[in-house]
Amino acid sequence: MGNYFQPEIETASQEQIKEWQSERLVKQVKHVYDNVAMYRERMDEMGVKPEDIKGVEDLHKLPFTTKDDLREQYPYGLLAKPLSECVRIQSTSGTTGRRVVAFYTQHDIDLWDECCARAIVAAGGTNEDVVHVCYGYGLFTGGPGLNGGSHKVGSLTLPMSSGNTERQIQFMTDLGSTILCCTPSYAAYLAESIHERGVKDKIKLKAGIFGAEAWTEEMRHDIEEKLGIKAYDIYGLTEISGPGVSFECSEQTGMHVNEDHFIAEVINPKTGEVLPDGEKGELVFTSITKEAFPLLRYRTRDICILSRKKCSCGRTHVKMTKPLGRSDDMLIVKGVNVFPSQIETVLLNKGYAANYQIIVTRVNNSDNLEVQVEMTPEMFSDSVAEIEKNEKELVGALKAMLGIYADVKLVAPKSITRSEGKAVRVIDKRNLYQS
Ligand code: DLL
Repeated sequence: MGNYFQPEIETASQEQIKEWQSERLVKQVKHVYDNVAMYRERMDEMGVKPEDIKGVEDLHKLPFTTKDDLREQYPYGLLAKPLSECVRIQSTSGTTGRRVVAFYTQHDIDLWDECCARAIVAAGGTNEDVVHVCYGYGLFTGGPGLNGGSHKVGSLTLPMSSGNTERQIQFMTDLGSTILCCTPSYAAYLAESIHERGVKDKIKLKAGIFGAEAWTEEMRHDIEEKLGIKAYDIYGLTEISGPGVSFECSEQTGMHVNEDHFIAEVINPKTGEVLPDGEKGELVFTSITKEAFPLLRYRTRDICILSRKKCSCGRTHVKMTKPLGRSDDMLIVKGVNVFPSQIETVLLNKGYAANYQIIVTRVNNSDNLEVQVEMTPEMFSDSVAEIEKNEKELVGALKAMLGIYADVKLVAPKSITRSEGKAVRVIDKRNLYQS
């Protein structure tokens, strides 16, 4: 059996959960219809009235929401509460021209914190723990989410934010951190750094809560062994709240979705058809308790499988597998969402043809992004200095677009292999997803 933050909710019967979902969905649909023009127009076009939604069984009647909708409605289009009632804005980790921003009322923050508290308690956290948060703080939801969860549990919270490994390890040893919260790649990097410094016996860590990017079972075992901890997965996305949409329990076989706040569906990404539990498809969430930024049937683009098999931890909420891939081409590099189309835009703006390849590797647990770009015949030059100057210019332009460094290699015209079918733009050598 596991430890629960809200036992009566986390172990409620599936009938009870369905009842909560139905009640909350009915209320939420009225709220968005009355307050968000985009949803009102879409529902009117589809001939769906709020009264037609009587419970979860009517969910399929509602329109989907996509990332493009969020970009188009930026910044205030999907806001369902007056700004005077909102207390926080967060944003996705990508830096496309139009960012995705999400708003929160104090009530929204409280519920989000509770979701993260459930994850911390499931990982064994109590008010005796020192929770070391080195997810980024700021617009990214990782730091604020786990920070809020840790406060709810009553743990001593160390708001380290990311970077400065030396200081992370010093605080970890001096202050006796027991639960580590960060991306799995940073956890693996920290584990190596701790080994190199020979300070493993000074570390008191017992568990880690790692997410925001894909990681494999091999990586889990490696981190668990090197740090002598149990490593738990946590999933979430800014659009739906942030970390804590789902979290792993002691069974470590998938993540329980906080179904009293988010209704999960899996659909066929091509047709939109809802798939039964156990089938692989695109994960879709409806937020039924969010006030400021409630989304109906948000298409996450994450490919998953849902399971309602009985869990040995006693929790009854549906479990999702780790994301098994994406239904779009988004990459997460150094924790930042990167779309190949952003890279293409930069290249075309700088006068290059769209002959390029993006190569992502992971060396010493750190991601590297390399972009190989063909020069056009007019640009082709024998001068190394000239080529280096052009490469530097592209590095700068890509940094401005993506927010991260990409290594640029200009190559001779026609030297990137042409494929017969779809162009192979991305070679991700990290093999992060397992099916
Ligand atoms: O990454 C929220 C988060 C912070 C989750 C800290 C967990 C821990 P975004 O920046 O909006 O939000 O990115 C969301 O990241 O659609 C997935 O593709 C990916 N992702 C998040 N958690 C996991 C995970 C945060 N555990 C996008 N495994 C999502 C694999 C994950 N991918």
